Amino acid sequence: MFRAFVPTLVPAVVLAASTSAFSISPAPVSPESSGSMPPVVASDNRRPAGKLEGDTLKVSLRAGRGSWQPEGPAGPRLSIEAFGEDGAVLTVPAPLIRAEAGALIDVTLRNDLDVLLQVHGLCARNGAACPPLAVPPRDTRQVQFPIDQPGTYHYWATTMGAPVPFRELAGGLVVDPRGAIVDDRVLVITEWVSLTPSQLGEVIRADDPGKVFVALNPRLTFVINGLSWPATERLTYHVGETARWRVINLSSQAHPMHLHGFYFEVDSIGDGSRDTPIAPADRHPVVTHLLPPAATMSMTWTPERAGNWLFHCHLMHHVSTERRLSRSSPADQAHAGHDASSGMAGMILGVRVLDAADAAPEAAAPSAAVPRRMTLTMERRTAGNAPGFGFGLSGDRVPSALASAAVPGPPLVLKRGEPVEITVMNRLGEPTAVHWHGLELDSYYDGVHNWSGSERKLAPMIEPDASFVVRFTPPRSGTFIYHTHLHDERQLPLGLYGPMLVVDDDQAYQPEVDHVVVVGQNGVDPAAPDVLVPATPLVINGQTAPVFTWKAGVRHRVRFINITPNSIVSVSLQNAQGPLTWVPAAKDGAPLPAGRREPGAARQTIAVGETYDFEVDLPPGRRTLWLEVRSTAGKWEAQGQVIAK
Ligand SMILES: [Cu+2]
Repeated sequence: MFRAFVPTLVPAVVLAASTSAFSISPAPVSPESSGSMPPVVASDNRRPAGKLEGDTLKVSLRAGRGSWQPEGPAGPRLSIEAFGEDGAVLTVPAPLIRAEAGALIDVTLRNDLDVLLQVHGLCARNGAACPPLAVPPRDTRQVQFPIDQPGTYHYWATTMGAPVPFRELAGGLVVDPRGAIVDDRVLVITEWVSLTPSQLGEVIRADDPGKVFVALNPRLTFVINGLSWPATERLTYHVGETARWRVINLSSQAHPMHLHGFYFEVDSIGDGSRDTPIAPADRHPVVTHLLPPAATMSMTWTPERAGNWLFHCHLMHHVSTERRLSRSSPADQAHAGHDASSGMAGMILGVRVLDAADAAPEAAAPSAAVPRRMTLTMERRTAGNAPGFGFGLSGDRVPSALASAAVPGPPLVLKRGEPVEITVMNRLGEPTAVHWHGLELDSYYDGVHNWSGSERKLAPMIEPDASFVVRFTPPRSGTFIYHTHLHDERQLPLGLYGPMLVVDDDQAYQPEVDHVVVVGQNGVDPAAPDVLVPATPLVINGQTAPVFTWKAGVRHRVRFINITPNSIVSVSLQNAQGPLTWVPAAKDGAPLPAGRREPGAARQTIAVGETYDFEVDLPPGRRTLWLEVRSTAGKWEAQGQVIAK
């Protein structure tokens, strides 16, 4: 019944709105003295716990309290509850339980804490209920269960009666196919909350735990395998190697996980109790996948270009330096903007891809073909009384109407296979960086300042009144995004985002039947431009209530982009009777396989950093349709009127 409380969608606007209902102020970072405690170390999940005796995996675990440094040796120490193997150090995440299908898992669990421990997930995955195992303080329990279904699962415990995986008593449970050679990585997401135990108790005892956990979001800091960027591991691969990751969300919040520079395929999705393989014919390439609380995925990708890349949550809340636990000086903060390692935080993994000879990668040599040249100028917008940023575009085959700064930025309509050279001009009066989201391009141009590229040549931040020339050749047609990658909650809602369309022939592109719907957030709260909680509305193409005119009696393509800072949204296209019928065509710029192109109700959840293309046939005759964006099942947040005629 606990699961029922947990919203699978975590709309940030609601987070913001509901936060004030709970008058909880954050506790100091280190609420308890942890100096003399035993250390809790980060685990990279490379070594399974326990010992195999015949077909039985024997694991001895203990729950205890220790001192954890999620931001690395220089960061603060937090006193936390964690699991460790008996006789070994405590770890975050908890020790990985991993065995082949057919094994019997035998867990002995000692509770060294002074409170009752409720442990979830130590059961067979056979569809039967899995009641929590209660381990009284200073006591030991033993449990045995068979594992038959290969997949990615998890176990977690709580001392507070938390209804969802929450904090660090949580780890992976992986069942390998019998006889398979294991060559993967297990990435476990957990969270820390800066509240005292008594404040937390108050939260847990509240009437609606689901709502409260959502309200908690602004107090949470997220880690991957026990560490926060830049302390997180750098995963290293060679060009052409296959990367297989199992990602396990043992936190109370949903995370849209985004990979830079490459597509990945999701091979299975699960909720901890069940893991469902996706049939090969139904798999498709994506650059972002949403992981609800307690969800798992296994994913595969192949690094094709050398350089430095990122895998991260696309919610600004979850990668913002505002969530950093270290207290930094104003000087540090000023510096932070210029150093990728300190300009972001939280659930970010760095991926280094080496070319086959281990040589440092070079930015690609300019193509022999003459590139199409454009200038993308980032400017302050002065229209209206709200401050804002925008993009203007000029250059080869660009209509002059796109030259003045707009939000979202003008559609960048590129031709597949044609080299482009885009000069990004910064007229903002502050530094910035631009990321080409979803595009398969060279690392140097990927837009993460001081990280993209290679150690030999790192991409610079674009300083005020400076420019940066980006060169790439888009390899496939689809819907993509360009946006600021200065991970701060100002530049995105101030307007530094725009749609990027790659088409087979830009001259044949028909905006009358090919529509871009960009969901963003309009402006920051002028009273508190640097505060994490946004108080401003969602917008469609920059407006809360735009009016579109679409041609009746023909087929349209609708390209949705969610590039809000923090809002997982639901979009729909409907008339007075309900949603229309549409056909999914592409996700994240890649066409969907035939099995995923079934006509269905025109309604779709879109997480931040995802794009979706749909095809919809409008019947002849005049009618009015509604294009709605909701952040919850409740009222629409932005509503476009579509007049078909
Ligand atoms: Cu996240």
